[in-house]
Amino acid sequence: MGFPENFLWGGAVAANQCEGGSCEGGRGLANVDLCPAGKDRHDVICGHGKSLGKEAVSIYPSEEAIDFYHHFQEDIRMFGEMGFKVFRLSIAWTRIFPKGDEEEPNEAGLAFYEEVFKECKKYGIKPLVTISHFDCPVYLIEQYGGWRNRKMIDFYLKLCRTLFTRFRDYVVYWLTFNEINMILHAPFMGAGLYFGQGENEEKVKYQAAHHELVASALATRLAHEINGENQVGCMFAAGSVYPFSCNPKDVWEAMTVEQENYFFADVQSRGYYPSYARKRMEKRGVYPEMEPEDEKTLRENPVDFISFSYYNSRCASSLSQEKAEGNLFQSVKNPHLQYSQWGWPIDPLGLRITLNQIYDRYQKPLFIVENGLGALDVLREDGTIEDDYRIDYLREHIRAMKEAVEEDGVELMGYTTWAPIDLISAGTGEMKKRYGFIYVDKQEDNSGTLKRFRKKSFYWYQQVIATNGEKL
Ligand code: BGP
Repeated sequence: MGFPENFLWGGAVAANQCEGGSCEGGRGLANVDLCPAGKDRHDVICGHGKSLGKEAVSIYPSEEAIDFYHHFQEDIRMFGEMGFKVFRLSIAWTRIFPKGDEEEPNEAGLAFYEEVFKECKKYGIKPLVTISHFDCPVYLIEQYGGWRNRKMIDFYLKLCRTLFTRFRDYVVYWLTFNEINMILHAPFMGAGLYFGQGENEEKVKYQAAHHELVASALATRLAHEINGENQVGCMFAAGSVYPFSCNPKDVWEAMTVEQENYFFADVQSRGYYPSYARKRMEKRGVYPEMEPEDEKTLRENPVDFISFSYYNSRCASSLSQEKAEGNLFQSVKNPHLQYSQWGWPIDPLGLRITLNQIYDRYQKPLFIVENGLGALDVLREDGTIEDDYRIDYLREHIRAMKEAVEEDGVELMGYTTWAPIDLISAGTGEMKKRYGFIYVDKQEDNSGTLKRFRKKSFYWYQQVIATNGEKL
């Protein structure tokens, strides 16, 4: 009993939050480079930034991030030391196609990822590659309007073909888009959408979502054609939505919020637009324009597995209630839960509930590709970090996951924590919101030596992996 023998333990990062080296190796400018730290970030990531350029007064944390670009050997060596079986990372699109519409890829970008994959191989770590983790070339936004334009499908597929072909010997696990449902909540960061005044934003978002869904299906087909071993997953921000009370109106509210969230994975896994989505989109006048072949494309190319991030459950009410923070969504504050320093609910049983609900819905293997606690860590003079709070959070979530596997029969391929090493926060752009097993000496004002330190949780996770989740 317990976790299957080949269970994929590891950690997950995203290019823009860890790589830095933003002007090196011929890399072009991406939407994620234009998301500043500080108070303007929220407007920018939602598509309401003042311009499509950098403001002199702001700090852009992805420029250097934690400089994984120059530290990847050291970092992967430490992942190997923890015993990782898998490392989830993403490709910076503009390292491969700096503008996005070039005919030929940029060799320096491909060579960088090849080195990264070689390094993983040294330690027996399998890469799990997110093709687009909040990443879109600025040139494509300026020229074509980002994912609102159907032409993006071709540019994206060119990227996919390049990656599937070049990295055939290194990678079999692929995710098409990170947290695809974030297009509704952070459309500039999620899909390069930038809105004009008075525009029907919801309509634009669902049109862009449709393009991504078709692109995801075509990428799945291409991955299978290029290598029969390839396994492709969808990825969405999950977390069950509880009704605030047993008042049917609250239950209804929770169900509709949940459907809005499931819509993407429903299409990617079942291969068609669910009837609830059709009806509601039609009623609101936001049903996307489609090409005649789209239905067939979606139907014939569902994903092989379902991956998702889980940080917390959510709560919904028909009445207005006090709100809680969460992974780019706000929801009603659940009085039964504890909260993190950033106000996110902590709900390990919610992970078991979420796993059961998703598995019931799709009956496909699941992969938890993000879960973790963002907290303030203290580096002591002797170079140690006692992050027992993080160990507690992860221990309870892994326990819940184990129960889902052992007692409920959920088929789970693996678990990658967010994040194995401190990096830039996607939501706030902060460095002080740390998630790692490895501390990076990089501070909020961009200062620091970038030196790496093993936290207490590093040794704890090492033992979790060594015992395949038996010793928590
Ligand atoms: C998810 C993203 C990640 C990551 C994580 C934690 O939305 O896929 O990129 O950052 O959330 O969120 P935050 O960085 O805002 O704490």
